[in-house]
Amino acid sequence: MNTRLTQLAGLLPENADAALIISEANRRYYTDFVSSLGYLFVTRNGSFLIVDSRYEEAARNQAHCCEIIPMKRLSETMKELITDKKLRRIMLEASAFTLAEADTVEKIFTDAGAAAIKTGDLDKLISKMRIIKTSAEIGKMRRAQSITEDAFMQTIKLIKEGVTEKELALELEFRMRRSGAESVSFDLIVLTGSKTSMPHGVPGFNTVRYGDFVLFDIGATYEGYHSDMTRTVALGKVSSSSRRIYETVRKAQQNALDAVRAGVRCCDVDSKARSYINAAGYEGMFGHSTGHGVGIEIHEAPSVSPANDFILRSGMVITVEPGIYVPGKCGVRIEDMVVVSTDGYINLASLPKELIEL
Ligand SMILES: [Mn+2]
Repeated sequence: MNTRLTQLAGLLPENADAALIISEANRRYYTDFVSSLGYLFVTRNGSFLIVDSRYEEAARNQAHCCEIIPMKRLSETMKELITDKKLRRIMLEASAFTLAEADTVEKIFTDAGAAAIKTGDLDKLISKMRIIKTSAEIGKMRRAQSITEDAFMQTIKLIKEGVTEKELALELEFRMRRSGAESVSFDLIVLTGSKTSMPHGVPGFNTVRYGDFVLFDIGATYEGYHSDMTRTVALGKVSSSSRRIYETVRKAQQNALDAVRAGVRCCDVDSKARSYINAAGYEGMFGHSTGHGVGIEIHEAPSVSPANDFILRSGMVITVEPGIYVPGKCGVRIEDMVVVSTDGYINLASLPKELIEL
């Protein structure tokens, strides 16, 4: 077993013999092996990965941290493993199972004389491990971020009247993948004109016009780790009301960043951005949370939201991304991804935040 698997095995409560992990993200986190399907059993005496024939050879070559068990029929293979390893109580990754899958697996467990623990406690153990990033993980996120920034700097040169949101999104993705990204972090968001007021709008055939904002919420993945960045630029000069919105978001984002350090509650970081935006007269125009954790998934714990009194610790990676959205008119969001430290944060984003008017 590798360090992570050993650590998880050590965290299993006394009443459990094993953990069953099925989500793609967590299987990858614990084994470094990528597959669309697999059943990872973690026990105190070793880990066992059930894969079907599509992945068997690759798993044998790459997933040295666990014993690879080729799947015949899932029910047979799983039952054999449970009986052979004398597993009696198995924790399920509750958030990853559909009702149908849980039903199937529980029937197999019952046949093998075992019981499922569906409390969600395993999910909490996993989250506790994943929420603190190692320097190797941060290194991968740094690389994902630098790929994103390079692609962004090249792509904004293509902004001119008539170019569509879709074209810009595609140019970005092409550049990211060509410079080593495994994938994009999510469907890239490139919005312009009045569509910028929709925080998660979808790029379309709208064209950029002079005096409009162009909002980019983008990220790449590198060796499984995500980056997340938002920048809002403009083609030509924006109106004074748009400029005021931009500067309010920029200051709100800096206020929230200034509050980030180990020991601070997530809700207090959120409130630094939110209260500034509200006081500037934009109350009700910042509907989403100030940020979220990032790692092997684009959205993970902790949520930097008004309701979350969770306390930040060193090594967590969060985004800080307030915005102001005026329906039918325009929107601005600025987002950095930062590593929390004892005395503040390390910003993984390096691009400037003064309004770029192209
Ligand atoms: Mn984000």
